[in-house]
Order: sequence, then structure tokens, then C-alpha cells
Amino acid sequence: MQTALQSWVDRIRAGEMRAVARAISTVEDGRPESRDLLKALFNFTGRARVIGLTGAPGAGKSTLVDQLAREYRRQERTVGIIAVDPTSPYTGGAILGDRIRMQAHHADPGIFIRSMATRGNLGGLARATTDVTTVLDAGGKDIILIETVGVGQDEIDIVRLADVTVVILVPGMGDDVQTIKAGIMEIADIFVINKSDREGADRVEREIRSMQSLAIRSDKWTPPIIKTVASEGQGIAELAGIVAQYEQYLRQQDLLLKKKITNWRERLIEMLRDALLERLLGQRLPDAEIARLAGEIAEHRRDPYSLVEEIIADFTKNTHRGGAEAREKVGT
Ligand SMILES: Nc1nc2c(ncn2[C@@H]2O[C@H](COP(=O)(O)OP(=O)(O)O)[C@@H](O)[C@H]2O)c(=O)[nH]1
Ligand SMILES: [Mg+2]
Repeated sequence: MQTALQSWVDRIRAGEMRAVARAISTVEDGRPESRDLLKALFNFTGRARVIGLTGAPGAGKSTLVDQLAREYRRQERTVGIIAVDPTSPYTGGAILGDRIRMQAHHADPGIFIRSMATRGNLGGLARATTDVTTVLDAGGKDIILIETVGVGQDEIDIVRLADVTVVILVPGMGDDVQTIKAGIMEIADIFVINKSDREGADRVEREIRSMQSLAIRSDKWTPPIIKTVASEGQGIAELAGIVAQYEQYLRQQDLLLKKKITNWRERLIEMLRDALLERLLGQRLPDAEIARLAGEIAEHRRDPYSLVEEIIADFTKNTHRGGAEAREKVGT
């Protein structure tokens, strides 16, 4: 007999909008059923090409993503869009703008758009983005576009899960390339200078080039620079072409798998850390206990170093005992 989970998974795989939307809400909120769902869906992922686009607020990311989505739809590829915007002062407006753009695609079942705002916990946002990507990938989307504001480490983490990373710069925003976070510059596989209808695009291009002359990438790829006017749809087809070129380059050099291994290595460590911490705090250290211990440390009645050692020793001792049972259960 078909279980409820199986039929849900089937409907997601068939790309049924409502099933996909419900799955996304479930994993985004980290509801209890999300773990079984993700386990079932993971087997059907790995097909989608994930493209991350990052840049300052107002750089034209949403406009560019919208145009790219149209371009891919013209190529008869299905598209999932995840717009992550943790900069709270902008979130309301950005999401409203994105809503309006979304309505333009409303009639097209080949496109799925989801806006995610901050939940206070940015690490959680990176986790949620990975899981939503899993849902969209299993849901059969050929291309997944992830839009993030390139401000902090957490956004870099989000973008890092992409196969291809596009960094969007604009002329005349006081956005001197030199002052842009080095981390963001390093992760760019492709640079876009959007709003090239404005003064100063050539200057931004020169600045990127001079930075590039200093940096050597391990994959020997020199990130191309593309000028766009997203609001007019200019340079979009060219950008899609460059993305395809980079994909081909990665495939030829066997780098796609390497990139995924690097990403999963970090993600796996994060997942382990989260799961262990959740178990430790959930089973042994409720909030009140943490608060009590913190009080003791603050009053110098205990030192935190010995305390951590004690807690971990106690935790692993008990885990070992439970571990034998668990191993028996899975039959190893
Ligand atoms: N002049 C000009 N304006 C643009 C261009 N691309 C986007 N915009 C405008 O810039 C504003 C911010 O765009 P949006 O896509 O919301 O930026 P985001 O915050 O990076 O997602 C909007 O008013 C767009 O219409 C462009 O190429 N040239
Ligand atoms: Mg936006």
C-alpha cells in the first residue's frame, strides 16, 4: 500500500505545485516530518543546475534573476527561484517587489518562485536554502536560481552550495571593487556589471580585471565579466551562454563533482554539529540548565573549560551505551 509520504514524494517528483509548496514550507520550518521527506527526496536529486547570484541590495539581482528565468524558459528548461534576503530593512520591500514579479510567471507551471526572509538565525537560513534546493531539484526543476544579498559569511555559505556563482556589481554605487568583501570576489565564477546603462561600468570592469591579475584560481578558470542592463533584458542571453560555457568547462575538467564534494564536506560537518548539539541540548541541557551553568561561570564558581569536558565526557559515555543497541538494530 502506498504511504502518505510516498504519494507526497510522487507528487513532488511530478512537479505538482501544491505538493512542492507544502514540502518547501515543511523543510523551511524544519518540521518533524521534514527529515523523512528529505531522506526520500535526496535519491531523486542531483539533476538540477544550481546558480547562485549575489550582490548588494538594489544591484538588480531580482530583475536579473527574473530575466534569466525567462531566458531559460525560452530554452524550454524549468526553473526554480529561491530569493533569500536577510537584510531586514529591505526585506519587506524586496519581497513585495518579488511578489509583483512572481505574478508575471503565475500562469507558467514551469517556474516556481519562493521568497525566504530571515528567521533571525542565518545559519538556519543556509540550512533551509539547501533543503529547499533539494525539494526543487527532486521536483524536476532543471535550473535553480538562488538570489542572496552578498553581505556576510552566511550569504557566502548559501552561495557556496551553488554549482555556478554569479557576483553582481553596479557602477557608481560607491561600490568600489576594492572595498567589496574579498570573500565575495573570490567565489565569483562570473562577474556581472549590471546597470551598465549608467556611467562608470568600464571603470568597474577595469577594477575587476586588475584584481584578477593578482589572483590565481585552482581551477584555472578566469571569471568572465558581462555587462547587463537587466531592466531592459540586455546581456541576459549572453550571461546564460557564459553560464553554459562554465558548466561545460567544469564537466570537461571533472570539476563539477569536486565542487560538490567540497560543498558537501562542509555541509555534512554542519549537519553533524547541528544534530549533535540538538541531541545534547535536548536530552541533557534544557535552557534552564544552560542558564544555571552560565550563572555559575559568570560568578566564577566554575570554569567553563572543565565544565565542557565533563558534559562531553558524560554525553559520550551514555551515547556509547545506547550506540551498541542502535548498531544491533540496524544489523551491523
Ligand atoms: N538603470 C537600471 N536600473 C535597473 C537595472 N536593473 C535593475 N534596475 C532597477 O534597480 C532597482 C532594484 O532592482 P532589484 O532587482 O529589486 O534589486 P535587488 O535588490 O538586487 O534584487 C529596481 O528599481 C530595478 O528596476 C539596470 O540594468 N539599469
Ligand atoms: Mg531582490
